Amino acid sequence: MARPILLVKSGGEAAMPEWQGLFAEMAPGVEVRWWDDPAVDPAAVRYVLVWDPEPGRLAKLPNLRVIFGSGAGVDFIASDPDLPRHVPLVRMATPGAAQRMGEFVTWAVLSLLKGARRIGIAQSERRWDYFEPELTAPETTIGIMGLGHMGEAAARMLQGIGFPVIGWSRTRKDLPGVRSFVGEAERDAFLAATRILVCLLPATPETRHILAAPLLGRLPMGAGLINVGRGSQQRVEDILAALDSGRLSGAVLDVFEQEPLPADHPAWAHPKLLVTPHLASLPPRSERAAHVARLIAAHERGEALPNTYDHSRGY
Ligand code: NDP
Ligand code: OXD
Repeated sequence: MARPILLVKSGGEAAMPEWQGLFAEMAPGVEVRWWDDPAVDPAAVRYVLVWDPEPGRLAKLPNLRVIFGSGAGVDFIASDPDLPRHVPLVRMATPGAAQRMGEFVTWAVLSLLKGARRIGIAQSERRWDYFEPELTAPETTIGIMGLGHMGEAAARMLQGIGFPVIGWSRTRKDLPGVRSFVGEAERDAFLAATRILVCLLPATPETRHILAAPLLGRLPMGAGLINVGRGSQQRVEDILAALDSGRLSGAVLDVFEQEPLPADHPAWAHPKLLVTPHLASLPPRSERAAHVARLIAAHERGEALPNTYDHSRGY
């Protein structure tokens, strides 16, 4: 009997030998084929692993059982107007992804605290620019917007090195030592208590352009900003203006509305801004394949799948 097909569009065609090798070992019951392989019968496709399918493509797979997002955020899949909504859409919420995100956020927070951008500029100019960072971790409250899988991991790591952490989410959280703020009503109080703001929200209509002048104006003067959510959540021109005015003392942006960020974008050269190329947390293919293989086996046994996209919440 023919094996069910897992169609892969993650990392491009060049990544296929690696995916095929990994799944041959971890899920020998499925046949792994490239997304644009013309020899694939759409009716034989049971699973897909994808980040950004062309709109309408998933609807053409009549026997699709599970859509595996190749990232934790599945907004580029969920935005397909023809998405087959009855098919579970699973987010790549592995422990390793949360660990990597926690590490990245900790690096970004410490970079702002210690003036990493200033140090980097001085080094590139061979200039001995001695200065003393003003604050230490216990004096710097980190406000995390989005206390989900990633936000919680970041909170735990930051607490481990002495940062007070508060969080903002849609529903109340009970995380040890983390004061929980909820919804619009508590947002201003959350912002006023935050010294470095970390955005780990999903891309939804509510979070679009949330990181713009009105919100930045609610932060204490000289606050720091880190966006590791999505580029659609920020207005870069407002962030640059806030850096120029001193409203923000520094920022780290990992995500942008247009990626790659165009070479002539003013963000690249701003002396208070660290730009990183959307690399905060992407587990290696071996980890993602192991996760998908485990979930395919669970699905075939009739078990419920974890971390599925909720169409009513939009994340
Ligand atoms: P989760 O779904 O686990 O968590 C999302 C959090 O955001 C939840 O706490 C949720 O609240 C909160 N939230 C959602 N909408 C609102 C809102 N309108 N107001 C307040 N809080 C809200 O997602 P993950 O933690 O796994 O990932 C978060 C995002 O991080 C992803 O969607 C992706 O965009 C981004 N990401 C970026 C990466 C990178 O490399 N830069 C890598 C991985 C992820 P509640 O808990 O109450 O539901
Ligand atoms: C993700 C990402 O959502 O890498 O996993 O942005």
